[in-house]
Amino acid sequence: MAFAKSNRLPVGAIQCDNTTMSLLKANDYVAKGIRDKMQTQGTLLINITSSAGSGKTTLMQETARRLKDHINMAVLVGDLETERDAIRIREAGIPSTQIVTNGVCHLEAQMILQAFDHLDVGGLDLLFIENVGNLVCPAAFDLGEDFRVTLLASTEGDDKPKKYPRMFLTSELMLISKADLLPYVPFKVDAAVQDAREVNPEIESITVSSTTGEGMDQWCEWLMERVREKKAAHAQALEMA
Ligand SMILES: Nc1nc2c(ncn2[C@@H]2O[C@H](COP(=O)(O)OP(=O)(O)OP(=O)(O)O)[C@@H](O)[C@H]2O)c(=O)[nH]1
Ligand SMILES: [Mg+2]
Repeated sequence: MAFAKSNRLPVGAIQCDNTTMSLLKANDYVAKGIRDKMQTQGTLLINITSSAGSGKTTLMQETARRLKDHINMAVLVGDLETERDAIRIREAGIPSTQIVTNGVCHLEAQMILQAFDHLDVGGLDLLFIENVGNLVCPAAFDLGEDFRVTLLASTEGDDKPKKYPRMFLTSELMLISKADLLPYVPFKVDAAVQDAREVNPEIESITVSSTTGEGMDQWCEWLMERVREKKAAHAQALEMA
């Protein structure tokens, strides 16, 4: 199957009914407001997605430990229940607010907007959104992010980019996580990267382990470069205003 990046839908996909389309249009409207706000204040917004348990929160903790003394950063984290992830992230030394979705399987832009009442996002260089863990529903909802980063854990199997193409089609970066377990599981990094690129030829890939630190420097450099780009664009916009 071919995939078209322009409308973020696989070619030939069945269209949603009118109610669903209205919901997505309303979401896109709010997402645009969030994107404009982040642009105005020069904050990089990154939406972190993956299956449940792929290592998103652990990555947030390890990234915070490496970058918190260099930039202002925070995390909004979505889960169906409990505040556990936000507590873990705060223990790593950065602000974090939990969004409890009460059973909803994804975050929507309106939830992010409401969370801004509980987390001071002014002055942030980098705001992460840790989405609810699944590779299906979160793919359809724009949260106003600059970049979508999807984790694929070595324990999940290398066949996921073709089975859940929309998530990989709409992501700029794939992090192959839990790299320390690669010697013990039947996961071929090359096969996963090839499949992801057949879905989305522009997707970048970094292999990381939050446990051993493998790939963390490359991931943090990728982030810092995006932060610098966002700051430069912000400064240029101010000059032109
Ligand atoms: N071996 C190994 N285990 C990891 C790594 N990263 C996370 N884990 C473990 O994987 C499990 C799930 O990690 P989390 O960070 O909670 O995963 P998550 O994606 O945030 O999970 P949800 O929020 O529930 O979707 C935990 O037991 C972590 O300790 C890693 O790099 N290597
Ligand atoms: Mg988590």
